[in-house]
Amino acid sequence: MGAITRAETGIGVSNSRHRYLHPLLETMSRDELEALQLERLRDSVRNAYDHVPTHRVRMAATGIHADDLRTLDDVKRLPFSVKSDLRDHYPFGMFARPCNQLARLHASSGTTGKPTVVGYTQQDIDTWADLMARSLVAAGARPGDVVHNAYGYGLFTGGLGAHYGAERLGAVVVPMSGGSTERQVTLIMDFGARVLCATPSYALAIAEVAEAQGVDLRKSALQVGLFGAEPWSEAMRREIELRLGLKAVDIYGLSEIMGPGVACECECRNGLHGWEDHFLFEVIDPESGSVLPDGEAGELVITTLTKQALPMLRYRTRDITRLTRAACDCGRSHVRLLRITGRDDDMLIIRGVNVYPSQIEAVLIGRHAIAPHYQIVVQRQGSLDEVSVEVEAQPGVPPESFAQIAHDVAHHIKSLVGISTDVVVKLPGAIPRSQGKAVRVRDLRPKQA
Ligand code: DLL
Repeated sequence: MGAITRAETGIGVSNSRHRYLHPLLETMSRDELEALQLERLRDSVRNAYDHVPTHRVRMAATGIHADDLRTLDDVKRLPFSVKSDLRDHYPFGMFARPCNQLARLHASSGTTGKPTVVGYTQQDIDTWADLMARSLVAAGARPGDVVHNAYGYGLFTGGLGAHYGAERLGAVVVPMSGGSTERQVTLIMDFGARVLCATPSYALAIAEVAEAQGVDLRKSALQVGLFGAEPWSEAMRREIELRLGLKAVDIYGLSEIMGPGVACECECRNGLHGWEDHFLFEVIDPESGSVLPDGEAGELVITTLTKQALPMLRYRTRDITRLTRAACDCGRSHVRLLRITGRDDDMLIIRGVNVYPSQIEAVLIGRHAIAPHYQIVVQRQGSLDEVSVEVEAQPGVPPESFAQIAHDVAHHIKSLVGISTDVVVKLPGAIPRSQGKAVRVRDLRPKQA
């Protein structure tokens, strides 16, 4: 398969109806898309089989080979891959290319054990830049825009992924990374950034610092924000839009598959288009592993179709979403992932009720007495899990009213999410601010052996 060319990304390709869409790649019919996917799937499976012993052994055990893939449905016959495959074969054991043929390595620190290392050939980097450029365009960015990139640079894929994509788009990138928040505000204003790339929690931290500096970001040139790398709610979207005066768009990705730009909302903001010419998306029942029909919530599974260095077959992301292939008003035909509610390993089971932190967030954000910063603390009392929710009073709210606020918030969590929580209202500034992915849950339960 040849590298996707700059022209193929659709950047600058004129089409009377959808000026910034590639007429072929983003709007092709489902039949055309699926034919392309099948051809690429076979190549990708061959690449994995020929070059990665773990894939070869697993495929041999199930008796399936690339040539047996006659329809896309046959993907179901392939074995799953999981994150621990990367850790177990640390650092390069899942790579399909020797290290000296790679152009880049990224890694995630991981809370336990070895980091997860991912590798890219130059062609992989080019594809990533194209898909990130495509995502930026879908979100509303245009060539010539100043893109303020506050995703962390370094081993995290957010910074460099957005950077290369913005350059590919023909935008002017400000490689800011996370941190130095006061300076972020100054440069957003002074350089006239039209596009902001950040985690949603850090976007709010920037808004807060701007307000404290007496700067009104709603009067800045900002118009579009691409926010992702962590789960966030519609309530958070409204809050960000209100405070920053821009259109907030959800972008998804993960380093094991590529980095940011695996899927991104278009300006319709009705689900994230998963770029199906490079990835195959399935949703499975996390318990049984069986594929669920479109519309049903389950674990997202992704197969890479064009990755050279790190082909991933049926990678279990642990992210919970739903798929829809219904037509989108933007004209793009690619599948949509509905908002990723969280990871199944972040799901809390509180007295039998399954809860994602983003559900609690949806209740907290936008309440006038409390700031949009929170942490959920989980503890074990006897055999039961107890949840307390730490929130922060807005500046100027009198401490005498904290008890009443806590009572009201707990009541709303109970009625909307269905769990009893102990809400603790803290003084302004008491909840740690994120510069990247926010820590939403402090799990103080004893670790299972
Ligand atoms: O977070 C890549 C990225 C960077 C995506 C910048 C978007 C923007 P990882 O560090 O490998 O890669 O973390 C991937 O983050 O499996 C999800 O659990 C979560 N995640 C990423 N985007 C979203 C999103 C980057 N839009 C993990 N909504 C994924 C919810 C998200 N969760």
